[in-house]
Amino acid sequence: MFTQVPLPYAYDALEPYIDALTVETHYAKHHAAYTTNFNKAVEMAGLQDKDVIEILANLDSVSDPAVRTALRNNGGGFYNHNLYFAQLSPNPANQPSGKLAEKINSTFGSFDNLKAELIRLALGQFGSGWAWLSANKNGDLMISSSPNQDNPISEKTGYIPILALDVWEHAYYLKYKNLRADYVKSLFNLIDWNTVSENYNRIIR
Ligand code: MN3
Repeated sequence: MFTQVPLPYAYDALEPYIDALTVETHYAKHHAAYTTNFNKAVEMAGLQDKDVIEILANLDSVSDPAVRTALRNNGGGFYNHNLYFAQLSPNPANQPSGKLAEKINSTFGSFDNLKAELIRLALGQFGSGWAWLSANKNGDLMISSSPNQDNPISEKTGYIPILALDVWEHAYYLKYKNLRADYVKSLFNLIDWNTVSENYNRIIR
């Protein structure tokens, strides 16, 4: 049984950057629904003994197309939002450090360049989707974007996301309306780079 990551802050703790009603609706309705529907699809596919990364990386092995689509959309929604909510904090470390900071500098030139590239990808994603910073087991970094609830795992890139920018309208529309750029920029006031570094270290270990 897959469960949502416990929210490590109150619904209103991300104000003024993300309003309380958006956090509550996003977590307690959208993320909850993805999780419920993922669990149903996992049961139909008989994959209860697998972890979510294994399931998303091996969707081709599910023969029923409807179940495969349900796993892809709801498994992605479950996994992506766990990453998204856990990385946010009202008191974030606003710079990466250690191994991740070194790798960001050698790959992207600087932390500011990385942020600019992530914002560019988030704004360039047409319609609903995500922008990502991902790592592989060698410690290499990749930035990308995905439609819907796809991610670098279900896209079989060999990379695992360590930072998730949700650009579905449900993530920002109540407060920001059509101004996706303002939302994405404000997200960087909430991203805890200690958590992102922990995600990185877990993958390369
Ligand atoms: Mn979302």
